[in-house]
Amino acid sequence: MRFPHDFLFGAASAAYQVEGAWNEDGKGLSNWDVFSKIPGKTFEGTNGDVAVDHYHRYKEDIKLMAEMGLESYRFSISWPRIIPDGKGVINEKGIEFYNNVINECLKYGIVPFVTLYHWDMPQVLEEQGGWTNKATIDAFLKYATTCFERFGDRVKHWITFNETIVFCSLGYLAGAHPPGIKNDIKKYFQATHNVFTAHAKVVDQYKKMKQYGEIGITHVFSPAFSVDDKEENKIAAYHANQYGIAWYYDPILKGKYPEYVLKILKEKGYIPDWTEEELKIIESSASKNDFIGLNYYQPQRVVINKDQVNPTYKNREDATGAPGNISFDGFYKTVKMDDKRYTKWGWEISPEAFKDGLKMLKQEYGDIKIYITENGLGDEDPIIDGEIVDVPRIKYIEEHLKVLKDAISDGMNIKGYYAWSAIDLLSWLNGFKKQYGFIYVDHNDNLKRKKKLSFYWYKKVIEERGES
Ligand code: BGP
Repeated sequence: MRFPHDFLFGAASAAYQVEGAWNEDGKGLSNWDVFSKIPGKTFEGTNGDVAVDHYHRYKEDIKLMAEMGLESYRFSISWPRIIPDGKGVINEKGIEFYNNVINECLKYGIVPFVTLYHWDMPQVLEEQGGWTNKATIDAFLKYATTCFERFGDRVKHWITFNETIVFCSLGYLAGAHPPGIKNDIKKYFQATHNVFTAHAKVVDQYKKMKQYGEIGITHVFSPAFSVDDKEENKIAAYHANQYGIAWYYDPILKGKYPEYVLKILKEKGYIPDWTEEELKIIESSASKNDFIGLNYYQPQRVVINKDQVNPTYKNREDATGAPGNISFDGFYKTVKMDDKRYTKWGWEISPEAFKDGLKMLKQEYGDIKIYITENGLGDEDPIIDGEIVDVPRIKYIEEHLKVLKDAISDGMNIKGYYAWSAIDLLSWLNGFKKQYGFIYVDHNDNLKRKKKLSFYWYKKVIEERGES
């Protein structure tokens, strides 16, 4: 079987991780520009000041993507490049840069798939409370509207937010992302609600503007499974899925929060400060979402947590920065299993869990339109005789594409796959050591680009539409 003709083979990136040019052409300071310079916050003090210099080399990079046969490029817009202080004047130089990137993609027939918020927010807004401040919702609406007005004639695929669970949990529970706050559960839930409200308002606005494209949100997809058949562990996995999936997917796809989580939040006093009007817009905009984006890297293996009583953020000890591995309420914990495969960073490799997770999703939310907006292998790529032979990445992507092919032939409405990442880039917490790209960037030789083995392999996959 081949992938259907309208299935998009893509690859992704995010502004802060590739662009660099952090203080050029009128760009405002972002929360990440500030946070990454606090000693000890990032791997060996790496930051996105230069990143892989995509800001100056986008032409070369997009040309390489075209050569690879890429059908779509998912990238994000840096909010502080467009509106430096978050609320006021538009920076025309910023608009010009993204116009260039979009036009360059279109020149080669590459479909631009644009994320509005991939974690870099104007620092001014962060200082005023970031996503816990309701004023940020309106500022975001203004920014999104500007992007629709300026780019919407050519961009027909929009993602509002990337991985709300990650920037909210790492920002307000783990203290590992801006604003670096630890274990503030009230703020965590408040931030998530404000983001859902902002998303709903932006979707509504997009539809009002009648641009006839599509809009959705990207969520972490890290389904939780019990390690065994014990009832208590199954309950723990259910609980984990309620917090990690239902809390995020329900407001978007069902227009309301899950009762199970609401009940606990009520008991513990964590219900966010919300208005009837906000709840109404979340409800009414749900049916206007055109798709949901899933970022799948790994599942969670869950057991009941017997010894922990105090609510606190807890990541799996052996894994670094694994998205979705939160068990801040102490009810469950995620564990490593001896019979599973793991990356060098302790992230489980499991196409099987991807398959089971997609089935769960279909059962719960029906026939929704899905894009896989991220999936890939973080590795230290082997170099042999000057060639980057990233065979493990090829194997990883191949296995996950196979799952998608089966899911599509089972009737799931999956419309595209975006490998993370198009090009090697900055990993938020793991620096440049952890690579994901099809294109290698040599940090010892003026950021020179080089095609990896996976580049040629993905090109062939696209040409043959995944036929095997
Ligand atoms: C996702 C993010 C990406 C990217 C990826 C890999 O959570 O959306 O921006 O960073 O994870 O993560 P890492 O770089 O931590 O390995």
